[in-house]
Amino acid sequence: MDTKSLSDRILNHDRRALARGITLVESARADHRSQASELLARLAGAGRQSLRIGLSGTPGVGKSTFIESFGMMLIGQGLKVAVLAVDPSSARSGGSILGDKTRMERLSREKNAFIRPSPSQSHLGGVARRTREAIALCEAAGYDVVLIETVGVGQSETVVSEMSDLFLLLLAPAGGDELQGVKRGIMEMADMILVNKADGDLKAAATRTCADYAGALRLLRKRPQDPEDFPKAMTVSAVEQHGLDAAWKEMQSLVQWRRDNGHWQANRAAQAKYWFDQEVRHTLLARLDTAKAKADMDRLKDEVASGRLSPTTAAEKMLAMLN
Ligand SMILES: Nc1nc2c(ncn2[C@@H]2O[C@H](COP(=O)(O)OP(=O)(O)OP(=O)(O)O)[C@@H](O)[C@H]2O)c(=O)[nH]1
Ligand SMILES: [Mg+2]
Repeated sequence: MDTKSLSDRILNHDRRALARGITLVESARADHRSQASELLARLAGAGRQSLRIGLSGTPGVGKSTFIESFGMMLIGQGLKVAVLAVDPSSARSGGSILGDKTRMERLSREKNAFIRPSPSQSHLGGVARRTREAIALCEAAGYDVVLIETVGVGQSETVVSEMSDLFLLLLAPAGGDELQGVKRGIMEMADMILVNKADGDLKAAATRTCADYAGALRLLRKRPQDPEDFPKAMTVSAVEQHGLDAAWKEMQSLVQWRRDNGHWQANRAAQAKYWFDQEVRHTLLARLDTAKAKADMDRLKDEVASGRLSPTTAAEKMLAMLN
């Protein structure tokens, strides 16, 4: 299919076309890459924006269950919901949220929902680009909310927060000392902390944990993009569907405040600049990965080792050859 008709169908809210578009942006083939660029350029003109919500949490905290319940609630309010995943670790069995579709059984049957398993990919740069492009396709296809899920491993929270309008951290109820387990850098990215599993026997622990995190959030440096009472911590139960509505109201009021105060657009602009920068860096590094570049590097390394060339001169020669 040519990119013109594919983009028309995506703009027409066609889910199968959207899935095809995402497959195209995920492909590493050179001809697919150029088609993908063409497609993205066509769709950018539509100027549609979703609310992009990043969601991170350790394995088993209840991300999939939360997305199912939260997504169903949004759909009940007449919204269209897309779910994407960033999963750089192929350590995960199957390496995708495909298996999670069983945990998102109701959501995956909804015609106003679109769930896309993450491609099992190795390096974060590639995953980041594909996910950003998939988000752009979902926005063009008219999704009101795009949820981007990631398991908290290393850098993936940063990647997701840099492509989200809101970043949620899902935590489990825990004993007091577990507070130390959440890295400060990750706390600093969060717009809201949701302590899940606030039900049954875990309810009291969840309430305590929530108070602990609320206290910890107050100690962090104030961010310009936050109104007085943010970031905030709340308890939810994804299984019993408690607190989801309250959390959604808080998200909406935060978004409204950011829109009214220019932070929404400023954040998107800063993210676009960030990704441009990242893309240039990744592409330059990729040029070192070709067979010719590796051979040139090896040859110049020998010259540096023998003292015939200084490291600086050799680097200049190498860089000139990359152009
Ligand atoms: N009691 C209680 N259990 C929950 C809740 N949400 C999730 N669980 C349970 O926690 C377990 C893990 O839930 P998942 O939704 O698969 O968690 P996840 O974060 O997606 O896990 P990974 O995909 O492995 O990273 C399941 O047994 C769920 O039933 C909740 O609100 N309350
Ligand atoms: Mg899951």
